[in-house]
Amino acid sequence: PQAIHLQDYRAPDYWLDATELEFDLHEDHTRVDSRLTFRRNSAAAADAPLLLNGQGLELLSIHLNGTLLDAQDYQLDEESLTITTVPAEFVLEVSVRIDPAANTALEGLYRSGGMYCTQCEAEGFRRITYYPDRPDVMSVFTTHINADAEQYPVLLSNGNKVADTTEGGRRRVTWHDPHKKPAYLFALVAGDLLVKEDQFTTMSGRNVTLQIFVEPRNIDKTEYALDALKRSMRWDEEVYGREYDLDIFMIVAVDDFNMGAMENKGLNIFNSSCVLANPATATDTAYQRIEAIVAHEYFHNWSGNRVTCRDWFQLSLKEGFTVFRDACFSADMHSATVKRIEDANIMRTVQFAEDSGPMAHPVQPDSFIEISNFYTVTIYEKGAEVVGMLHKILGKEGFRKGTDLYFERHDGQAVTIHDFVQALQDANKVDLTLFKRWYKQAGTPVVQVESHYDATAQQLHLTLRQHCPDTPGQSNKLPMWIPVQLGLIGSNGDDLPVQVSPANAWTEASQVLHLTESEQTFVFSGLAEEPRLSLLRDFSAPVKVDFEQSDEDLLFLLQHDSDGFNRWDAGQRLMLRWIDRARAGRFRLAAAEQQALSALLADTQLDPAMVAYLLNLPSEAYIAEFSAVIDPLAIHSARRQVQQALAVALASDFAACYQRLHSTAPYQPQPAAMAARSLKNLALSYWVKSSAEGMEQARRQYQQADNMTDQMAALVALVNSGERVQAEALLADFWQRWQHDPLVVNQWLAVQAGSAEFGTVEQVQALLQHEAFDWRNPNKVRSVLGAFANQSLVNFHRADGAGYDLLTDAVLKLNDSNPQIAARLLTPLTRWQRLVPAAGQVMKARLQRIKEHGSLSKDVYEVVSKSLI
Ligand code: B3K
Ligand code: ZN
Repeated sequence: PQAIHLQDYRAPDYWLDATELEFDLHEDHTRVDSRLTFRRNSAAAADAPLLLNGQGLELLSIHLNGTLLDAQDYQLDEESLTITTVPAEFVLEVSVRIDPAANTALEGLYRSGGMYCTQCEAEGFRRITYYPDRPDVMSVFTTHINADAEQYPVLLSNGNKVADTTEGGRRRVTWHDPHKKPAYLFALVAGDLLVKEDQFTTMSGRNVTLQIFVEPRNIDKTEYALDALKRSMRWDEEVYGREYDLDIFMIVAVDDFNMGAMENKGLNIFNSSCVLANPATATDTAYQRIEAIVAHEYFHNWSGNRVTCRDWFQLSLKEGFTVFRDACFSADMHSATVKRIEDANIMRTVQFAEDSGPMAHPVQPDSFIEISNFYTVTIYEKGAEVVGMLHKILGKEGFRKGTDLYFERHDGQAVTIHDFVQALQDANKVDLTLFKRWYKQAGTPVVQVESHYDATAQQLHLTLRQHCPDTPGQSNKLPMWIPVQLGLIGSNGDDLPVQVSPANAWTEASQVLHLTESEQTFVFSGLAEEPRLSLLRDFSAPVKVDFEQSDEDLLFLLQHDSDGFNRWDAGQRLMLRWIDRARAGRFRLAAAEQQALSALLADTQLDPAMVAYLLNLPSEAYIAEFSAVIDPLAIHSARRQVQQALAVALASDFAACYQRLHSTAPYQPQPAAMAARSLKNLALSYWVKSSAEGMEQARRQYQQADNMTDQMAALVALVNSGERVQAEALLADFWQRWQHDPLVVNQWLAVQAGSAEFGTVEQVQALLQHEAFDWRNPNKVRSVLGAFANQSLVNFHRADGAGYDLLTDAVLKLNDSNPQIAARLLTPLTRWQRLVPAAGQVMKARLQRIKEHGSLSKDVYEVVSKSLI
């Protein structure tokens, strides 16, 4: 397979003004007839051939301006159709036959359960018909769908429905989308679905019909997503001035889906796990994920659809910006501090790991073999962090001026990341040239901190140095523009006023110090006492900070920092030290530490969701990322030891906290109630580890809960308590109760496969044989194999390599049926260079085994070959 390079980008030779599609759906095949109205790009040569993409299609016929072409008029290969000679303006009609029922890759048109649906981003449309399948070719779509009237009463596509007739038992529905769009935003759905409907009045007073389509058994799970959709629509009007632009907005839930959801124009398609919820079956975490993804897909209507990407190297243009938008939405709906903690957690555990591995790439990559492999935490989450830094640098109003200009200037266009930054720059008259390095340079910068207090001069000298490690294909990186949000804290815990020189390095409004060179010294004056430094508040940049602070300082910040994020961060840094000491066999919780944690648990003024995070030990994956060499088994046992010590030392505090927050009021998916449950269940998870009373309470909570949050938390607490017999009984009971509900069964699978106790290689093999498992369903694969390889680290990294073998076999199996999922599953095996050498070599041998396998998909080939360099 060949790599594609950003520098080779060329505008298309032909524009496509109109696309008319006719789908004829039959049980054993689908026929697709297209009518495409082309016009030569004035910049193209007069003899430029027409190049269309196509994959896995059976070509039936081609007509050019009404004349049937024969084989010498075109060239056909596995991936394309080239028509040698075409006039400046012409209509091309192409007929193909496809087989959606045999489509297990879940790209293009496929069957999921009893319905048909599509997934076209990034390059799925070429599996539907021959087409210029690139985002800079935008066209107006008219879509006719023909199907059996009884079996498929619901026939949907983008835009507005303009015709609907039935004849001889077959129905024909026509949809027209007035907005020009690239093919990746095309969607089609056919099925026997029920709809839940609502209305939304936009800021200019237009009425929009909102619809969620689901299989009949799920109709009682649509309310929350609909509510989240209305809140998203209002929020985008208020915060960005963006109004919805069609008369109808549809969401469809499907069970078999490779990703979370897809922002097709006017017809979002969702993985059912990311849209369906009711109190009995969905946890608070699931509710919040649904809210965030509904918002994300809706926000794409402007950041992605109205203004789209010129090419796939610009993917973060829409994804980074849209993740930033949905993060701000979630922060506004719940707690901004907690959202920031969650996002930093993902950056530090998953994105930093990507940056230090063989697949490291910039937010704007230079090349790829398979674009599906680049829907990554770097493109999405780091991309969002980069937009967040622009927001900090420009301030709220400056940023809004910039996005207004961006949307106005580029509405209806396919543009680049450069165009986005340029709009922010032009609207604010600031030079962002240096800042753009964030898009081009891969890797996680490290900021080294040195501080010195001069009591006589009442000054603090702060020296910051930055460097960014080499990544594949990139070395000797240039300094980045790093906004370091900071506070100076006095001995009473209050923030001290900041007076800094050079003064132009400081932005008062956002409390940000601008580090733009590889080394800079800043002098803070007017400090009668030596302040404590609170650095990188609010996780103001996606960097690592290397700063020696004493245990006492960290404990002080945990208790007093006015920045909630840094309270958490100080606590995590302290806990990492405890885990280190436990590894060396000398961990003891100091009295002051115990008192501080105890006081946090009892503090009713604090947001309980934040307290839950403050008391939560860093995950094994987080600890791994903060280790120079990763020894998963040592991390696991040291973390356990600290967890057990906290459970015992704070036993009565956890019990009291639990009792205080335990409520018998009916479940509500509301922010305050969710926050209370999160702390209550955190307390329970510790409580079960110290006493029979805690165990008893967990069992009671499991039995009596009226909602999945409490039921699942109790189950997880018991599964991880070490009381094997009891846990087994509850797992069996849970299966009996919930085997009819696939989304709940997924949670049941993940709890087992992801646990140290129940996620052993043998038990995971048994789960793969269980009637609940299905290789064709990505959610099931993620629940078992994803949970195993990413959470049950002690079993995955078993010394004899049996965990790696399990994953290797799964990757090879999925390589043939669903390459996207196979490549994604492979990620943990790419980290062999970070592991202790013995484990690393055992892992590397599995990558070699994959590489030697006969026919690898592009997806798997790219990940494996880059990982073995
Ligand atoms: N844009 C889609 C991603 C589709 C990925 C396909 N391989 C979801 C999203 O980011 O909103
Ligand atoms: Zn997106």
